[in-house]
Parts: sequence; C-alpha cells; structure tokens
Amino acid sequence: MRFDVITLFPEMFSGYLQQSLLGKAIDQGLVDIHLHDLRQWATDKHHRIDDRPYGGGPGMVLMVEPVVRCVEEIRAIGDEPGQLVLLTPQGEVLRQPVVERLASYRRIILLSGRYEGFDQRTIDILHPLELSIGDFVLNGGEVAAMVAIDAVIRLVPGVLGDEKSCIDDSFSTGNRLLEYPHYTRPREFRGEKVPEVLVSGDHAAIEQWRREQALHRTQARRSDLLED
Ligand code: JCH
Repeated sequence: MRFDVITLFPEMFSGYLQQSLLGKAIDQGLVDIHLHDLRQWATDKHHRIDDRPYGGGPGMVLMVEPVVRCVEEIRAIGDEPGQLVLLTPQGEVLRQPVVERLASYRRIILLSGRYEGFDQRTIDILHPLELSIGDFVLNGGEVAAMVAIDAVIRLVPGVLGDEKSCIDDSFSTGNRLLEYPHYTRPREFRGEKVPEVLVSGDHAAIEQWRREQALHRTQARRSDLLED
C-alpha cells in the first residue's frame, strides 16, 4: 500500500516513520510512504503558500493554486491515482469502519494543512475525502495524518506479523466491545493481585471472565458502543 503525504512539515513524520513495526513493513515492501513538501509547489519567488482570508478575520488560508498543482502532480506519479484524503476538523470522523474502508485502497494521498486550513476551492476542485480524527482541534493536519496511517497500516496483511491478529480488536467489524484487562508478572505488586481465574488454567473460565470484564467495562465507560 502506497501513501503520499503532502505537508508543510515533512520532518514531523521522521520519528514516526522510524518505528520498527513500520520499518519492517516498509523493508518487506508492504507499505511505501512518500513525503512531499508543499512549499516546493509555491508559485511566487517568496515561496508563499498561505494568504489572508477574503472577508477578513484572523489567521491565514492555504492558497488553492500550489495545493491543486501539487496534488495533480503527485497523482500522476505511478499508475494509480489513489484516494485523496484531506485532514480537517470539519471532516467525517475516523472510526474503525472508515479505517477498514481506507485499508481497501492500494494508494492514499494525504493532504495535511496548517493555519486555518484550505481555500474552499481546493475541496471543490479535488473532491477529497474530508477526514477528522475526532472532535478536538489540532494545530495542523500532520498528527491527524499519522493517526490515519497508523490505524490503516495495521490492517495491511503482514504488517503486524504472524503472532498478533487485528481481527478481534476493539471496534473492528464484529467487535464493539472494549478490551478486557491484561496482567503479567509478578503475581502480586503492592498488594494488588492478579485475578485468581487467570492463573487457574481453566481456559473456559478465563474466556468467560474476559467476556464479562469486556462487557462490564463497555457498559461502564462506553455504553454508546452497546446501542444497536
Ligand atoms: C487543522 C485548524 C481549522 C484549527 C489546520 C489544518 C483535525 N480532528 C482534527 N482536529 N483538528 C484537525 C486539523 C486538521 C488539519 C488542519 N488546522 C488547524 C483548522 C480550525 O477551525 C476551527 C481550527 C486541524
């Protein structure tokens, strides 16, 4: 799966891209991530890509021409135009079904802005999927783009490795429950003990306990997930 990320801050992605899980997936050719510095598509000698909003008001707006030219050029690389995704607080909220939909594409182009966002004509011309990662306001689209990439690549076959499967994850299709609590050694820490059932060796009892815990947690913390 190929990702093209268009951003004013490509260096923000380098730490994320260096993590080992992603590094292995890239080495194996499962995932391919290309960064593009939007400023390279500036059309004037001062390399401006933002300007003041018509109608006044605070902040700056990303100019339509550099963004549209940049996307069109990047789309033309390779044989697949790909799905264009624009990060914005005004977008469709990213939930697991949206992640699953995104994982079905062979190529995704992510458009990550700054300032107050994009000139509306960028959206009217390019028809991107407008995507939000939640009802809170970030300073720009970079972190949101990394969140989207991170959620999508773990659904790419082979990325997680054999020992771990994502099909049973919380929020995946067919699972709308929060996870049960996990424990590892030691058996006791500061008087806090590992639940007896987990060391009983009774696998049916363990499975039943985990199911109960998952249901109880979901009811207590996220009862919205139990609706319908
Ligand atoms: C972004 C901004 C509009 C602040 C600029 C580009 C996405 N879920 C989510 N929260 N925030 C974002 C996001 C994505 C891209 C950009 N900004 C800053 C833009 C605003 O309107 C109120 C506020 C924020």
